[in-house]
Amino acid sequence: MPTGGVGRDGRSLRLIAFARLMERGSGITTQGASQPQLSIVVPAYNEGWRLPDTLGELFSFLTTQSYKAEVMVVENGSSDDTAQVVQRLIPRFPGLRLMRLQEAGKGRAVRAGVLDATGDIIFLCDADLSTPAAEIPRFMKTIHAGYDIVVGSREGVGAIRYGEPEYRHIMGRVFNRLVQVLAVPDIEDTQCGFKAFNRAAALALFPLQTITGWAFDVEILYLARKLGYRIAELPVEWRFNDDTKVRALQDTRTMLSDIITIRLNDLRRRYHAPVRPVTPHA
Ligand SMILES: Nc1nc2c(ncn2[C@@H]2O[C@H](COP(=O)(O)OP(=O)(O)O)[C@@H](O)[C@H]2O)c(=O)[nH]1
Ligand SMILES: [Mg+2]
Repeated sequence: MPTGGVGRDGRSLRLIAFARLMERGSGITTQGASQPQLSIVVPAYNEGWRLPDTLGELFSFLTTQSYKAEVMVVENGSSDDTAQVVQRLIPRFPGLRLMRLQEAGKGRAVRAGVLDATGDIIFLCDADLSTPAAEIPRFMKTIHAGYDIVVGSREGVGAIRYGEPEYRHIMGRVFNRLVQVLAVPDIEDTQCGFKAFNRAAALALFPLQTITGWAFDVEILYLARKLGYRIAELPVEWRFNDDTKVRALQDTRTMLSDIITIRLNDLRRRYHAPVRPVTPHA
C-alpha cells in the first residue's frame, strides 16, 4: 500500500486529485495489442560493463510477467562502449531499444526516453538496478489503484539501504530537507531512481521539464504537485554502488541552483501549459 497520497495543501489537493481521477478513469489508456503496457527508461552513462548483467536480470524478470514491455536505454555523453553493448544485446532481448543523444545529463536522457516511450505505465530505473526489478509489480499495482506517480523511497518504514556510506546518506538528507522547504514538501526522497508514471501524467509533465541534470526529479515532482497529480511514495530496497556518477560537492551545488531555477521558472510562468496537452496514442 502507498505510504500516502501527498499533496501541497492536504485535503483540497486530494479533492482535486480525486476529481481528476474521476474525470479520466484510472489514468491508464487502452491501447492496441502492439503497444507495450510497460516502458522502462534506463538512463545510462558509462555503464557498458554493467548493462549485460542488469539488462539480463531485468529481462529475466519481465519474461515471468504477463504484460508486454519495452526497455529503453538512453545513453548520452558516455566515453565507453555503452551504446555498442546495448546494440549487441538487442537481438537477445526483444523489446530492448537504444536511444542516443549528444549532450550529457541524466535529466536530458530521461526526458527524451519518457517522451519516446509507448507504454501505459512508464518506469524510470537506474542502470545499476539498485532497486530490484521484483519491485515493479507493486508500483504498477499502485498506479492501477489510481495514483498518477509512484516514487520509490529510500526513507521510511520498510525501506532498506545497503552499503551506503554515511556521508552520502547525510548529504541526501540535507538535500531532501532543502527540497522540502524550497520546492516539494512531504516527499521524503525525491532522488531515488525508481519511479513509475501513468502515461497521461508523464506526457503532461515531461514536456515542461527544463532541468537536464540530477535535479530533474525535483522539477517533475514540483510540476506534478502544481498540476494536482496524485503521488504515492513507496519504501524500497536500494543498494548503493560505489562507482556512483554523483560528484558530491560539484553536483550538490548544481542541484541547489537548479532548485532555485525551478522556483524562478514558476515565477516567470514557464510552467503555465495546458494541464492535459497530449493525447496518448492519437
Ligand atoms: N544517460 C545518462 N545517464 C546518466 C547520466 N548521469 C548519470 N546517469 C545514470 O543515472 C543513473 C544513476 O546514477 P548513479 O551513478 O547510479 O547514481 P546514484 O545511484 O545516486 O549514486 C545511472 O543509470 C547512470 O548511468 C547522464 O549524463 N546521462
Ligand atoms: Mg546508483
